[in-house]
Amino acid sequence: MEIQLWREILDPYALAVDELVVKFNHIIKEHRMAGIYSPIEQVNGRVKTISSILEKAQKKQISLDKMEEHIEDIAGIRIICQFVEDIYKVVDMIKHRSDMTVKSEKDYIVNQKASGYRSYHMIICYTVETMRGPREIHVEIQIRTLAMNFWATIEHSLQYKYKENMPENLSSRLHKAAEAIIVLDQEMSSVRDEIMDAQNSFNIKAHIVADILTNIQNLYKVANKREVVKIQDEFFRIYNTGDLEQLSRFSRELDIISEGYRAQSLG
Ligand code: 0O2
Repeated sequence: MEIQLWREILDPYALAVDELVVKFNHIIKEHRMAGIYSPIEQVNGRVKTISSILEKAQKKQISLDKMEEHIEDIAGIRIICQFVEDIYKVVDMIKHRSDMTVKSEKDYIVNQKASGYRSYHMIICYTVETMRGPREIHVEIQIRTLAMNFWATIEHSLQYKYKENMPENLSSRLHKAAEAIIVLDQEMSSVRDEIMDAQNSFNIKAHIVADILTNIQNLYKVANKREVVKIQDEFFRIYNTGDLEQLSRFSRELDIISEGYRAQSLG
């Protein structure tokens, strides 16, 4: 097939990957802006390379005219979560979205692969708008924890190096590492609440501080400079105590002061 034809075939898949990466990143942003823990930690996507499509087609004996129908991971999205529990939250989130439908799913976390591989896979149907109208395509979404991703990345590169001939001692060490990853994920889940609390209070603090700084900046434009410097010194004093409760009270008081100035300037 000519390169130009490949480009035309792969273009809607590239569009789907771009759009989905933006959409899943937006979920992270929305959670962070609301000061809520995001079940998604990172998102990335890729379009399968031509050589890897050809390799898969050959391995599975798929003719090139049936390629789009039978190779369901031409467009791939990988969602990385911190905890196993988050994976199922993301699965649920995907199932409830109106812009994609789930065609099939495989839970390789409950049903770990013989290699030791763990991840949650979903094939979704997603529509992109093209010059020739809407096109519904398949996208594979792999959802895994940071630890599962670490293992899969290393194992994938070893698989690539050794193909079908992975030395026995290496594959047995990979199996041991996969077991260690399960224990690590379980350990992380057991301290999940504490980690989430710490992350939430970090986000809340960052929001309060950002609000205070915006208010102080605006006060410089309208209020007496000496008064603003006093407010600023008070902010630094409270900030240094590290007391979130005091910081939040100070922020509310500052909101009232700023509101007063706004009302004055309008009247
Ligand atoms: P690449 O290079 O990642 O794109 P399918 O092959 O998709 O038609 P299958 O085998 O039932 O059918 O699909 P499965 O099991 O859902 O696997 C699809 C993808 O999952 C693979 O894509 C890998 O990315 C990943 N995967 C599956 N098994 C393993 C494993 O044992 N180790 C690692 N590291 N990754 C795995 P590709 O096309 O194989 O490769």
